[in-house]
Amino acid sequence: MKIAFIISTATLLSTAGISEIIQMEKADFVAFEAEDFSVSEKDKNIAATVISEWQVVPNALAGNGNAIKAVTGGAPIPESSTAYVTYKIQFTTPGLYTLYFRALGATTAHRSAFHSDGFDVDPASVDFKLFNIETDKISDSFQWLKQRSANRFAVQKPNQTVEFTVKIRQRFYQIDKFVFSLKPNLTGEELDRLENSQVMTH
Ligand SMILES: [Ca+2]
Repeated sequence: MKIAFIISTATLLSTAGISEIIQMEKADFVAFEAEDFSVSEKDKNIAATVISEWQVVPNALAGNGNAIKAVTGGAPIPESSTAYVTYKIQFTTPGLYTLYFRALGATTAHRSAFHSDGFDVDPASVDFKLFNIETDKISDSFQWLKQRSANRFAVQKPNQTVEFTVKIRQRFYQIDKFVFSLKPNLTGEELDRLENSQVMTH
């Protein structure tokens, strides 16, 4: 799936399917690559948007050698932007999860995007929050950061599949990986040690 995404635009359109990230039984986290977003048949117009605005790019510093990169933007785009990617995640463990992300923003003009402020948020809504790299942490390298929104991500019951959505804000922002964890204060080293969850594609 990941390889298919980077071969070409045409390959992405013809082979894109639904990727579902599956939490391991009794685990307290899910970890997944940003490039494992889901593109459904009904969202082919969105796929076109993804291709033109969020691109999967090779990056030797990134997990699995790839990240997603905002190739449009520049001026801040409002929360109503339609340039988004969605992740389907099946949780086995209910609870309140904290979002971590491994991102790269090389300048102050290229350091932020929006995430849905919770699971199963309508992408057309404005219920999105900024996630960015603080000015004093601008760097050419990826780094682990934590959500700024006070709202945690609620999973109400076992074996629930939810959607998580990320919108473009600033051009050239790159995201490598995401982690949702029941632990609210993981360090970068602890996050690096988490193995990716299983990804099912269909
Ligand atoms: Ca990655």
